[in-house]
Amino acid sequence: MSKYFKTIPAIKFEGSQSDNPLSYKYYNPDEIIAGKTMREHFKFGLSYWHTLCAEGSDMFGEGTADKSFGAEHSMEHAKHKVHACFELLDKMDVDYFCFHDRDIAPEGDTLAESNKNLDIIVNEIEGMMKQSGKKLLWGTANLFSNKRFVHGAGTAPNADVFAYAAAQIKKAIEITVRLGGTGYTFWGGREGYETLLNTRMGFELDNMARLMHMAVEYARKIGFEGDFYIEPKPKEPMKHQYDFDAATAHAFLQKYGLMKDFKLNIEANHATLAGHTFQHELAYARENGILGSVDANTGDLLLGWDTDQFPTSIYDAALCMLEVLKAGGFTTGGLNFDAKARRGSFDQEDIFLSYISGIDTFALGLKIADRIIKDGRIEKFVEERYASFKTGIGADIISGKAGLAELEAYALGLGDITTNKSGRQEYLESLLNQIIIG
Ligand code: XUL
Ligand code: CO
Repeated sequence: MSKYFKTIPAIKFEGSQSDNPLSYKYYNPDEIIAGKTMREHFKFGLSYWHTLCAEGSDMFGEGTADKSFGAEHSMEHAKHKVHACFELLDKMDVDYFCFHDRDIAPEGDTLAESNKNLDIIVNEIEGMMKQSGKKLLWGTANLFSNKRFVHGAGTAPNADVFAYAAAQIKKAIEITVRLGGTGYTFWGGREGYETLLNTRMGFELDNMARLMHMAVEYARKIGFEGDFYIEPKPKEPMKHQYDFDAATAHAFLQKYGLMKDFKLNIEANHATLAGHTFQHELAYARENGILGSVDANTGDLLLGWDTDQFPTSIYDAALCMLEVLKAGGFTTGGLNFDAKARRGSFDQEDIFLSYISGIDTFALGLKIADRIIKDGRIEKFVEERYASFKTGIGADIISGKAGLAELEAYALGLGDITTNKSGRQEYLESLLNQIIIG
């Protein structure tokens, strides 16, 4: 199958000594790490929007990469994109993909026509999935590009827009179910506000929850057994987005009774935009049982917007995979590269080179995370750091035996506290380096 990327061979594992740029140096799909193959751990996903659609345009300039795939009018183009997608998945040995409704088929003049376009392309995708064994990780609806969503979709002040968004979600869920997707994502790019002077925040959040409940009810009725995800992001395009970060999304899910059906899709670049590390967001989700899936990428700390670069930091990847391993691995979710080659990297080859770079980074990350766990020194240190809650007054706090009065009586007898111990941050950081380098 070599039609669109004729000069690129299948990408194989060649090991760390290979000088072939078009090979995996660290990602060996069949290698067993922590009891599972690398392939099973990651469930790597390709982002349809970046990989098949984005041509590198930015606010100041036009696209630089040709993603026409030799096609002229839009439905023909959409079909070519499907076939190009499956050639990429095959050549890169990536098993999953993710898409928005509007990535795969063009919007028509009416909603009915858009839905018809989707049906045609979904037939095509379904056929290719059967042939290739490739799978859908999650689907979603694009409720942010069209100008009708200027003031939001589920949080719009206009009931017609809410209805339109609901209709789009209904169709996107039907497609996700038909293609066997294990997740359905809500990313609320326009769900937020530009100014509170014109915004009823509480009303908008109630409406967002109404829409999510409708989605759950409908999806379960038509047989969706996967997870819904909220993908937190604090801003961009809106000044303030309601799903600001993992903790905010968690509070929303709890308040509106959505915890049973929803988890989070944590994206690295969104974490840093929220002023958190990627690890912070993952750890928060894991600690609260809502780590669903990951959008792997990285931002540029000097720029401060959502650059969606392919991840190359083995530190970040290792700490991400440590959280994933601690959570017991992905169930419905996986690791989707919500990332694109830079505008200056416009050759077809750059698509492959950027995925290789991201995939190898995470392969290294997984190996390091496994070593951190096997080494055990960091975990032992943390265990000992909290040891005072195992016996004596600490155990009484945990068991509920001690209240304020008992603790006051205890504290009165303490005098100066002399039991604090160093946090040993620098020791732990160098220990991490030692484990990384081996
Ligand atoms: C935007 C973003 C989206 C979601 C899906 O920042 O991450 O592409 O992943 O809508
Ligand atoms: Co994303």
